[in-house]
Amino acid sequence: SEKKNPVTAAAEKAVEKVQKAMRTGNEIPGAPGPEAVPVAEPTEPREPLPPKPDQRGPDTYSPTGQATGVPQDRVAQDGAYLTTAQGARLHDTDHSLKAGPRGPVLLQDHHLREKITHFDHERIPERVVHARGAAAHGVFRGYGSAAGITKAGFLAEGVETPVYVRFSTVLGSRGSADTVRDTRGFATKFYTQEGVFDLVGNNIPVFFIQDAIKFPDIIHAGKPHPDREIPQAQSAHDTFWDFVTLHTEATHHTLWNMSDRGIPRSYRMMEGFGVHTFRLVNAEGATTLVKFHWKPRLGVHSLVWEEAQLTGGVDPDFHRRDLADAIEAGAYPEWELGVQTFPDTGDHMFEGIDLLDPTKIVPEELAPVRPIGLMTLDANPSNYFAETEQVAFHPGHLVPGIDVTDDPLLHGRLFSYLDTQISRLGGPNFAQLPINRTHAPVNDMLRDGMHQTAVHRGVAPYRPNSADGGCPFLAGADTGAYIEVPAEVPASRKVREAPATFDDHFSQPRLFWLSMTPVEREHTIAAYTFELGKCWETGIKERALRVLANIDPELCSRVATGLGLPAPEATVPLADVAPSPALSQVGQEWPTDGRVIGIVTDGADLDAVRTVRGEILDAGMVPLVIAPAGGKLGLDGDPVTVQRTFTTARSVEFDAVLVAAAPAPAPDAYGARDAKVDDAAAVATAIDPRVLLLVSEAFRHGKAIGAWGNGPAVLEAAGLPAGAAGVATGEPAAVLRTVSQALGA
Ligand code: HDE
Repeated sequence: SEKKNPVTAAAEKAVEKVQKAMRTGNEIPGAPGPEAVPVAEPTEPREPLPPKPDQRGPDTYSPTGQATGVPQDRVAQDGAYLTTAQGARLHDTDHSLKAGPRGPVLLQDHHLREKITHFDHERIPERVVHARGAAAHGVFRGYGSAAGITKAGFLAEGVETPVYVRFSTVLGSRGSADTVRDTRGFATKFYTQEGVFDLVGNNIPVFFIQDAIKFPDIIHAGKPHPDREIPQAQSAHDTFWDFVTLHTEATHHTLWNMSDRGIPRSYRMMEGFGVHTFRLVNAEGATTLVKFHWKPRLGVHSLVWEEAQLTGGVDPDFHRRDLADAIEAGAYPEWELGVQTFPDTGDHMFEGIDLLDPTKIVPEELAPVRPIGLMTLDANPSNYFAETEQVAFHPGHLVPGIDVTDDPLLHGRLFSYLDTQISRLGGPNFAQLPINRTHAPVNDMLRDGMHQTAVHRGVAPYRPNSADGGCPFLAGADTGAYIEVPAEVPASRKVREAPATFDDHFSQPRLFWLSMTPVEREHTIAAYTFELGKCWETGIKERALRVLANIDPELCSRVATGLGLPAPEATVPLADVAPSPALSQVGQEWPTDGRVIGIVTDGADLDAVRTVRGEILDAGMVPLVIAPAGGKLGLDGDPVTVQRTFTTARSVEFDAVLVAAAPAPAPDAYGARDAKVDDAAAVATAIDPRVLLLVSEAFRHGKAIGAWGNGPAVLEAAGLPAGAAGVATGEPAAVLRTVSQALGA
């Protein structure tokens, strides 16, 4: 008979012994004496069995073969020699192995096949929604102010928890532009000591649908048309408007999308919302319903639509770049986490608002947002794929102290996210990927599967067992177990129905509309007019107007005028709702950290440029010097580096523009470089037209503009009305003061 592998033979023998011990009640091999380990399942936790003398797991080596001790998830290309994936050193990676220099390539070339095969499989399926994203590492510090309502350890006072936050657009593919009109994802992974908690939210507090079963419908409607696969990352097309006007529970979310919230200035300047109502539970078991809010320290700011569109072409990576640049520069973005709290009275209603309806908000004036912690993003990812692409969020990743409610949208999500990670990340072991690993000890009984990287010991990945000493044990509430709140389930029948409280689709859109300031309403009217103007079917536009009539007659008639269609009457009584000033982005003072100010100069008056640039930096903002050509200005003294040229600068990159001097005519086209240009007519003919475009665009996009020296002549030549709001001229220091104030508003 065949000779057995000694290791297999020994293992079989050990298993036999265990089986025999279990049958006969004898001692278990490798365990302490018979009296210490009874055959019945042990009742006290104890150390797992030591490895058997005949067993060994592989030693841990880094992916590049460094011995243990090297942080495995961070190393790459850190050795002197290029190798294959198996560690064999290579002497040529540029030529395939061939039968002579002009002969055929040989199949035996393992290096060629390994290199190409690996490359062939470099891509994984992109997320079906939220494919385009950018992320950062950071830390969350609990204030302790939530200690009375939740036992979650990471919310206790002073506790610091590492986080990874991924911001995203929803509709576009991975390569689409950042500044499109869309909802933004705001997903936070808290690596707490009690396990991972994911708060998978958006920058808009409501959702298009009330029941998860409608998610494929809204996404199919928003995604590009299936025949031509256009338009990319846009809602301005027939199928989107077809759906949201037939399915009027989408009205509220759509209005938020059409407001300035749909085109944020920066990920750093967005609010975040958990959307659903969650249930917190404290150490005594008392429960409170909450809605989560992230409040950005820099305030909420948006682009204007033309600016967003231009940016999509000029710098499609605008938001991604902005986030990474700010963190690299040490301007760490911060958000306060806050909760609105509601008594858990069983009916899930608060002031007539159904807390289980994800198309509704609770105005902050009715339930203030109480801050419970601060998040600071302080490090960029090292590798986009390993971290931002492979990070896997799930609203079901909860920790003791945080539980869910019966929001039917949330329940669908609790199923969907695990399912999608399995197809996206190729199997069930994605929790082992470095970015997804919990910082709490893991002791699960999940085994094997694609991409298993753990080498599990022990013989009993099942419960109950005695073979592994009964381990692992189950925890109780006093030993940190996650125990679902035994919330009442309403006695009812099985139905496919929504509650009557979900029926009102228009009062909250009206509330949001009435809460906006006139300028925000203008932007919203323009957004609807643009988006519906891009639709082909008149019937869809007409239906959209009927929806708008139920929000507000002015909104409806202004959009109707823009579309050249009659404005219909409302079909429901207009809701009598009080505006919520907290919903407006306008009217508060905010820090200007990280705001970008362009300084146009031809190098003539460098002293003022140097001073202003220094003051901008001191104020924590970013000065970018824009000159006719690259390199440095004022080489004879203290040179000033040019960061943008008239070729590379475009207005959309700047929050404000300062014109230090009317750039002299370029030498090739207009003669002497030091020619002085003082009056608008001369400037208009002599100046580089790109500077005029820069200034006029910045003005059109409502940006602060300043000028000194002969700079005001540029503003005049660019057609800015004299004394226009947001335009400052005079001495450089005073101009900068006025411009900075405008930026903080
Ligand atoms: Fe998601 N959503 N979603 N969603 N969602 C995904 O999970 C889904 C919803 C949100 O940066 C997917 O890993 C269903 C609401 C964010 O990786 C998928 C429903 C909110 C992200 C999925 C919703 C969100 C996702 C796709 C209706 C705000 C990106 C890839 C019931 C509260 C997370 C993935 C990241 C991603 C399903 C509705 C936020 C398919 C079925 C409401 C921020 O599982």
